[in-house]
Amino acid sequence: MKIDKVGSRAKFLTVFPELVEETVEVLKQYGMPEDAIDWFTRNLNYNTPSGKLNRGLSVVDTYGILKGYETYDDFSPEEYKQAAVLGWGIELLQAYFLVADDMMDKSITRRGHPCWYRVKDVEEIAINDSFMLEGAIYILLKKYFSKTNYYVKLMDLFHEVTFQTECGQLLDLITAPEDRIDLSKFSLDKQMFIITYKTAFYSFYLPVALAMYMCGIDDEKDLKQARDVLIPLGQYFQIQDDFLDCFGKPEDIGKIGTDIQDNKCSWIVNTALNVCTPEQRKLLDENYGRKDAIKEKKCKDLFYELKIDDLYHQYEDNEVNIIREKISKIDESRGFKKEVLTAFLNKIYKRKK
Ligand code: DMA
Ligand code: MG
Ligand code: MG
Ligand code: MG
Repeated sequence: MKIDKVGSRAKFLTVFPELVEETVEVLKQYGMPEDAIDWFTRNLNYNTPSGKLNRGLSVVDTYGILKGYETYDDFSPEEYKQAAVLGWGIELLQAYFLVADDMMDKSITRRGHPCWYRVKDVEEIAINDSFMLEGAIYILLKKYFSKTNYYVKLMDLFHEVTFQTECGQLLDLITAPEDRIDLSKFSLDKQMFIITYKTAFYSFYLPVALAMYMCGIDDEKDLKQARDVLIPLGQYFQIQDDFLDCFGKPEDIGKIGTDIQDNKCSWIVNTALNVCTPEQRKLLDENYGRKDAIKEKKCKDLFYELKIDDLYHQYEDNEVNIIREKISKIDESRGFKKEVLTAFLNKIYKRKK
């Protein structure tokens, strides 16, 4: 299937306002007052459609590829809508995680705008707003899938992946205590565990598995084949995220990096720990994880001095070769297709945002 990035995004976006209306309809049925309805609408619109939409679009694209479609015109309108609902379901899940993540990480901006909890009058209400973004997923699943024979599978997968992500977030947070900086507790293995759970399942396995359920290509062997490539792909994606947190430009990534000040067990610091001298290690021990811009700058300067960016590019080339090799071994005999995985890889390869 030809994936036209601009066109596919525009088409996918046209579905969102309808889904907002349908979700808000539930509040109307409850008899919720106008101001609550407006609030929920604003929450949905502020937090859901402003990102890259890679995860959501991947559901639609995977479905099209598995069906053997040439273009988006080959979808029937109902079929496109259903695939798009699953895609927006992931984007709602992402919105839910990000609203909470930004509070926990004390971030400033997201997608080029203030984080939702930093918007005037929102503040701690953002906690409940995040729960409501999650709730919207299940309103839509019920409306569009309750009559299908795979409804329970979809719900079960959303629930399982949500819990895995929350486990990853827990480990991410407790590995980064604010008051006890102890870099000896970090390792690349620990970092790998964190990113597999906090990012890879929901960002990579979930979109493909949802499309597979919708197509009926969901033999456990095929789900496993997909997972065995998508998890490494998701790990690579989060390592890119860690890299961009330090080396990316805020105007490109739409957010201001916080990992150094937040004492995060990121790929960057772990790689630095593996290559630094005892003196440089002392600098990190004294400056990493402090809520202090000067100390943060010292760590960043050291990361440049250690050429962590070069090490990252080596990691990237090597990892992408390994992933391509894995993709080449996929068995397509039951209907699963390599193209699903290469399409996903192409979306993120050497990304700068
Ligand atoms: C994000 O990790 C993971 C989830 C589940 C939102 P992160 O804090 O590195 O993300 P970001 O850099 O976008 O804040
Ligand atoms: Mg964060
Ligand atoms: Mg985080
Ligand atoms: Mg990050």
